[in-house]
Amino acid sequence: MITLCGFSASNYYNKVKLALLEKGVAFEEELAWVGETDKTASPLGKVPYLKTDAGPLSESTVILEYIEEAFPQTPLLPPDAFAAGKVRELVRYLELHLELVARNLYPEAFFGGKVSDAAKEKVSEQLSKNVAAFATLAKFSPFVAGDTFTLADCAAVVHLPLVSSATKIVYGRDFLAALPVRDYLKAMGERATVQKVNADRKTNTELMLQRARAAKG
Ligand SMILES: N[C@@H](CCC(=O)N[C@@H](CS)C(=O)NCC(=O)O)C(=O)O
Repeated sequence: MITLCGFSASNYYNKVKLALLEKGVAFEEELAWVGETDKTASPLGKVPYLKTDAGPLSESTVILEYIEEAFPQTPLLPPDAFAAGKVRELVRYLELHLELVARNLYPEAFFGGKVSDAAKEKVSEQLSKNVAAFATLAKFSPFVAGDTFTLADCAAVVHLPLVSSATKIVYGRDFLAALPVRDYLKAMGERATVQKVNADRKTNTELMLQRARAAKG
């Protein structure tokens, strides 16, 4: 049995959850908030992590690759090695060059904190460059990597909305506005799997905010 550990407000958790749902892999979920994780399973204390009969596994993209190999049904990587490389390239761009850069804005965009003007300037520069680069790779025809739903869509569905909303809130401008992201997300939102992930995300985000309010007193 596979147990996905973490919480449904997390984009990285949801990337793995979406892949499991799309592949039709049976799994259980175990709620683990940041600060309450099993450090023997995820030594950095990050979510998600997976518990399998063979042992635990951390890092969401590594988990995706493991799931692909362990459960070949409904593949989310193309059989052709180069085409699979192009999908992995998109996943890397989405996570390392878009999400991880935009993440610097989250304290101010979502958690009532402040980000310094210098940091905002730096993120704006990096993100502008990285979005333009991503735009040359992404197909949106209708899926991020082309005509098939792949791991790149699992990443895009969870990360792109955050990049859009964080930049809109902090800079007053959606840095992804030149890309067909809105239409893409609308189309993806018609999938039952994405609807499930989004519904659980909303419920869990509410719970997370309640916890944060309670902790503040
Ligand atoms: N590279 C990690 C990133 C996961 C990540 O940053 N998760 C966040 C929640 S969305 C987290 O656990 N943050 C707590 C921390 O970094 O200590 C992965 O792909 O799994």
